[in-house]
Amino acid sequence: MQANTVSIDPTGSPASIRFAPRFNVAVSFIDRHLEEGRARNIAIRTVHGDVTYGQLAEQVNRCGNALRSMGVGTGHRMLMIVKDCPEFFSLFWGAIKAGIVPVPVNTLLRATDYQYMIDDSECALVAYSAEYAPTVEAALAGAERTPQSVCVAGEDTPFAALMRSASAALEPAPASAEDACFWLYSSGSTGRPKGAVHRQRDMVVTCVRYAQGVLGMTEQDVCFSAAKLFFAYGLGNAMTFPLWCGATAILSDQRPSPDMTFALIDRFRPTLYFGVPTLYAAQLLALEQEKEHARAFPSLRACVSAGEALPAEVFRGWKERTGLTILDGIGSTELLHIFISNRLDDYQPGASGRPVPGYEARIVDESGNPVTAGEMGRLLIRGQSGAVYYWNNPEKTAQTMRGDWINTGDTYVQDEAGYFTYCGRADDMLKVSGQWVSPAEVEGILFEHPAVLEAAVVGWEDANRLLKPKAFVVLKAGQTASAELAQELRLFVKDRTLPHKYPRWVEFVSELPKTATGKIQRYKLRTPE
Ligand code: 3UK
Repeated sequence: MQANTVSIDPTGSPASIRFAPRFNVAVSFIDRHLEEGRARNIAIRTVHGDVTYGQLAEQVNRCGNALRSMGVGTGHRMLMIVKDCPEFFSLFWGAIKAGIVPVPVNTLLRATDYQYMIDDSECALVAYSAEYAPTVEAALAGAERTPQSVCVAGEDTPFAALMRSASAALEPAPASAEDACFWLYSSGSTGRPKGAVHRQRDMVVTCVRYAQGVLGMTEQDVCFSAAKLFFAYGLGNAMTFPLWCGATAILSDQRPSPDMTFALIDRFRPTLYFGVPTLYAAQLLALEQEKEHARAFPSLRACVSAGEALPAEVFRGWKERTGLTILDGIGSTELLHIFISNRLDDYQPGASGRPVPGYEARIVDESGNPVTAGEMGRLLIRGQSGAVYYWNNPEKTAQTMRGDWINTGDTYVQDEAGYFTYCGRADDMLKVSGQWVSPAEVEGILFEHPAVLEAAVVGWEDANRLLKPKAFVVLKAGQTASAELAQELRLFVKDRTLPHKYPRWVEFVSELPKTATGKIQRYKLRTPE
């Protein structure tokens, strides 16, 4: 096979995607479009202007050369704290083409989180958008390691000058499909985030299996993702999927809200929209308040939801008010994108759907034996896009990557017809607005408040049947429970961590349910069925 090419056998058997022995994936996603005549097609649209495939390919080369000229070498990590903008694309692909490993991370974190990631990843470079400069500087000041750092936004930065003076030609660094390519950090119930190491091949697999196989994506599609690029979900929706298909991505650095999404859909006419359940619920509320109580989005052919389970009520409400079908699908950072999904011609509201072709799903009991239809158990997945290990973390790797099966940590049930339905996490982790919340982290913050003796945080259903954190709090002797104190505790958490994590409700109790060994039994506090 010719270097840097992929051959796909449309029969869809797991082994049917084959990679050339010499394979740098940047060529498939970027340079291939020039050979295939798409240089003038639009790759990216933003409110500031468009970027063609030709311009993107040139920026990728200049960026790869600029990074190399800074001494960032093969296999070195580059932490990316970058907002959704065209520079995200040139950095990510420029790095990969130059043999550097990009590590895009959540742009909403605090300095101490970045400090941890700088030290854990042993990165050679931190690339960041101007808005995050103060946080990045604080993180660098506190970190043990001293990587280089570079601000990547704007025309008049030193990095922009470096890119302009760099060559517009770049040979792809030698690599193979099985080599480490990029990392994504994923959070867990205990301990620090874990860097999931993905291979060169993994993005290709998700594009062929899910974007083309399930969504039927083509060059004609225009993709708009409310989930940002630093989430694996957004990275696929708004970058790898459209780039693989030669389609168009819409990017915005604005915070997603009903107004923001409706305005961008009107302006850029996407064909595919990717959201999360909480945002669909907020959009529905906004539509209910409009005069017509409904709205047509004529450009859209499908909507996608992931990150947490989409309640059947939200699915039905959206269909009623927009006429559109939301395809719920479950994905994970470890598998990179969606592996069980509904289809436009085969869906069941309230369920995650059936396995995406190329992925195998198995539900097992505590001893690892498959359960029968209708029984709950742990969901394991086998597919070709799975992360190979967590950086620096053999214990978590052993718990999650079991041979070629990945333990999702989710409890699922499969019905007789083959549909999979989410039943909850096997650990205490919550998904709130599609993002992780570790109860232990929120409890730890509450514990810092002088009035709090103990706290337990669990998921509690809101009016849309979506989980939000609720705190059960035991006060210290002499403290009095009141609505004011409850509000103070909510704000206390909100000020100290990401906004989606604060407890929407605080209930004062005299004691918490515990095991004989003193471990909090959070499951006893969850929303009663
Ligand atoms: C939960 C869902 C029920 C589930 C993701 C699409 O969410 C993504 O990745 P994360 O690593 O979280 C993975 C966990 O989130 N989950 C995700 N989607 C659903 N639960 N129904 C769903 N539809 O607990 C899973 O283990 O943040 C989603 C694509 C790529 C992704 N990384």
